[in-house]
Amino acid sequence: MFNDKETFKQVFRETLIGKLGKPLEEASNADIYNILGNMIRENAGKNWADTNQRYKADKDKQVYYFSMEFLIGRLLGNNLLNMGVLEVVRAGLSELGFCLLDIEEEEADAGLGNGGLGRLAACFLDSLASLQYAGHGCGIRYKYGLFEQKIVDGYQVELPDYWLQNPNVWEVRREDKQVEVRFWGHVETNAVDGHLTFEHKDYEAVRAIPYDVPVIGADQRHVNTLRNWSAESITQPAQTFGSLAGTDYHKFLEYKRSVESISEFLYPDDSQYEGKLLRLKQQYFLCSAGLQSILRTFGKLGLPYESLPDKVALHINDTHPTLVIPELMRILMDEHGMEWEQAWSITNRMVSYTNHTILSEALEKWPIQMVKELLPRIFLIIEEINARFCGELMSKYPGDQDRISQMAIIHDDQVRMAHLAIVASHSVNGVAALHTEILQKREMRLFNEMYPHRFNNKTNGITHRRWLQHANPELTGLINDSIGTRWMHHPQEMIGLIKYCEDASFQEQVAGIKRRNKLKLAKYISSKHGELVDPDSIFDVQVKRLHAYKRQLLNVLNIIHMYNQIKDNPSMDMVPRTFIFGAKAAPSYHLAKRIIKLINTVADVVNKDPDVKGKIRIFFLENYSVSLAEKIIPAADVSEQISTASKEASGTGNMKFMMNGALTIGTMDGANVEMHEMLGDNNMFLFGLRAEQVLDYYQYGGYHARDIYNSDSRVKEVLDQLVTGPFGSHTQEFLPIFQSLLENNDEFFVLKDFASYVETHVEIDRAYRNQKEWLKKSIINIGHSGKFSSDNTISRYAAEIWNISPVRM
Ligand code: DL6
Repeated sequence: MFNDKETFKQVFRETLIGKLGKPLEEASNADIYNILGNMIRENAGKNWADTNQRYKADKDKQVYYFSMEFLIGRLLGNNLLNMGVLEVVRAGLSELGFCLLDIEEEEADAGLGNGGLGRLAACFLDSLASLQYAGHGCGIRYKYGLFEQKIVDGYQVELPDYWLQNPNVWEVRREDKQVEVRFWGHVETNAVDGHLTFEHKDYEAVRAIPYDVPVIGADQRHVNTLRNWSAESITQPAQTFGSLAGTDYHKFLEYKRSVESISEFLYPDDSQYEGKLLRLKQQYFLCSAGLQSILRTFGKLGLPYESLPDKVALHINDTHPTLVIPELMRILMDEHGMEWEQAWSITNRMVSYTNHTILSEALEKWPIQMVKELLPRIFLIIEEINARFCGELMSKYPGDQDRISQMAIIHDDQVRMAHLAIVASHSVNGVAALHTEILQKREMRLFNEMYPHRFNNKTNGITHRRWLQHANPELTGLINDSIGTRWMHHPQEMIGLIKYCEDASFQEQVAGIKRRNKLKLAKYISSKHGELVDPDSIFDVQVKRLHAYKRQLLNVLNIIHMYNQIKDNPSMDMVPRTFIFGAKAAPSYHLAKRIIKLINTVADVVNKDPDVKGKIRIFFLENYSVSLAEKIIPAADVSEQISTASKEASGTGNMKFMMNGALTIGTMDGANVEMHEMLGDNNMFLFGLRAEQVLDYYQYGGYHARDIYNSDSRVKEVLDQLVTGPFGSHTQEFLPIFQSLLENNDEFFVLKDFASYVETHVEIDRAYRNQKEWLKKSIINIGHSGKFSSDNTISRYAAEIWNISPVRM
C-alpha cells in the first residue's frame, strides 16, 4: 500500500473513513497521525512476525539490552524512513492537503529516559535492527516520562509528562506474555536429599504485562522488539482478600496503588540516586520480568539450559539492571535445579555490563536491610556471591585486608552494584577511550588487575538515520548528490565528502542548507519567545542535561564577560552571537536549578539592553527533548562540549552536532578526544585543563579558585555581578553559585578554565569571519562523523562482546 503515492492515497483515504467514519476533509492532524501510525505498525506486523519466526526456527542467538531508560522520542518519521516510504507518504499526504511535519508534531515524545544513557539505548536499538542483528530492548513502560519543563519567571517548574494521554499507536499489549514478579515475604530453607532448597513464602505478587514496540530496521524487513513492562495488581479484590467489605477493600486499594507505582514514573535524575525503595523495586521488576520472559522463549526451543550462553546474551546498561545477575542465578538454581558452579558459569558467560560514569554519586549502592526485606531470596544469592568472591580475593591476595574491603560487593552494610556487575560479567566496557582508560587505571584499577581481559572500550555512537537523514533531509540530499547513497549503509564512507571541502559550489550549498535550518529554528524561537532572531548571527548552542560538571556556568560567565566588554566599548567589532541553551535539571538539584535561573536572568538583562542590540542574544528553550534536539542541532554553528576534563564519560551530543556540520568548542574529555584525533587542532576549538591535570588536582590538591578571583579582574567583575547588579538581586539568589566557586573551591574548575575559554571564543569569532575556511572545517567535520555512527559501535559490541552475527532475512 505504500509502494506508490496513488495507492497510498487511496488506501489511506479508505482506512480513514473506515476507522473514523468521517471524510478526509473533516479529519484533524491528530486523526491523520493516528491513522497513519496504526497503518505503519500494522504494515510492519508481517515482517515483525516473520523476523521472530525466523529467529525461532534457526535458533539464532539473541541479545537482550536491559535498560531502565529508552529515550526513543518520536517514532513516526523514523519508521517511515526506515521502511523506505517517507517520500511516498510525504508527497501523498501533501496532495491530500496535509503536511507531514505538522503530522509528526502530533506524536507525544516518548521521554522514557533522562539523557545520554537512555538516548544511547534508543540509538542502539535502531542500529541493531538496521544491521539485522537479533537484538531487543527490555525496559519499563513508565506512565510518566521525564517531567515536562516550563520556565516561569526564569525558574524551572516541573509538570508531569503524561505521554500516554492519547493511545500509543506503536505498542501492543501482550497479556498472554505476562509474568509474575515477587516482592517481600521470607525464604524457607530446607534440606532435601543433602541439597538445600529455598522457597519464597508470603510474598506480594505483581503482574508484569509487556507492551511490545516494533523496532523497524532500515532494511525494511527486519523488525526487532522493545518490550516495555507495566506493573499491575494481581487479582480482583474479592479474590485477594476474600471480601469486598470494610478494611479488606481498602487494603486492596492500597496494594493496587503500591503496585501501579512501580511503573508510574521515571526517576528524573541520571547522576544521583537517592536510596529509594521504589527505585529498587523498579529495577527488580524490570530484571525479573525481562528474564522470565526471555527464559520462557528459550525454553520453547527445546534446548538444554547448559546451552543458554550460546543462544542468549544479556547486556546491562549501567548498574541499574544488575539484579539480572542474582535473578538469573535464582531461576537456574531454584527453578531448574542447577548447582551453584554451573549457574554461575552460565551467568558469567551471558552477562556483560557498560559503565557510563565515574561520578561517585551515580555509583549505586543499596542498604542491605532494604534488599534483604524487599528481595529476600535475591539477597541470599548476593551474599553468597560476595562470600565466594571475598574467598577468592583472600587466596589471591592473602592478608591484603585493605584490598578486600575496597573490592568487596557488600561493604559497610551496603551492596555495591558496580562491583557485583563487574564480578559477574564476562565483559565490562567504558564508552569512550579516555573513560575506559580512567576506569582501568584509576576508578576500577583493582578489578582490572584481577580481571585484565574483562575491560574493554566501546566508544558511543549515534544513529545517522535519526540525526542526519531524518533531522537534516537537505544535507542528506546534498551528500547523496555528491557521493551517492552507499554511506547510508556504510556511514564511514561519508569520509568521501572531504574531497569537496574546498569546492566553492559545495561550500555554498552547505552554507545555504545551514542558513535555511537556522531560519527554521529562528522561526521556532520567535514563536516561543516573541523576539526576532538574527539568522546571520553565530548560533552557539549548549543543549544537554544541566549538571555542574557540564559547566553551563562557564558558558554563562563568558557571556556576562562579553556583555561587560560591549558595555565598555559599544562599538566593539564582533560577529553577532545567538547563544542557545536547553537543559533540564533534576528537581532536587538546587544548584543546577539556580544556574537555569541565572541563564534566564542574564538573557533578560542582555536581550533588553539597547547597547548590545545586534551583538548578543540569549535564549533558553524550555523542555529540551529529542524532538527539540532534532530542530536545534541541524541549525547550530558552534557546539559547546565544555565539561570538566575526565567527567563526561563520552557525550553523544558532540557527535550529533559534528554530523550536522557544527564546529566544536570543547575540552579534551570523553569522545571529544577521539574527535580531535580525526580532526586535529584546525577543525575544532580545544581549551582548558586536560584530564590528567584535573585528576591530579583532585588527588594532590594545589588548586585555589580564590587566587584566580583575586588575580583576574575579568573573573572578579563577573563573579561580583552575580551578587550585586545587574544580575544579582537583593534576594541574593545567586549567592550559592558564587559560594560554590569560591568557598567550595570550584569543584569543576570553572575559574581555572575561564581564561582559555574566553580566548577560544575570540578565536571562534575570528574564524567565523573567514567563511570559506569555516565551511571547509564544517565539511571536514561532517565527513569524519560517519565514524560515530552507532552502526559502527553496535558492530563492535556484536563481534567483541555478544558474539552474534547479522541474521539475513
Ligand atoms: O554513555 C552514554 C552517556 C554518555 O555519553 C555521557 O557522557 C554520560 O554522562 C552518560 N551517563 C549517564 C549516567 N547514568 N548513570 N549512571 O547518563 O552516559
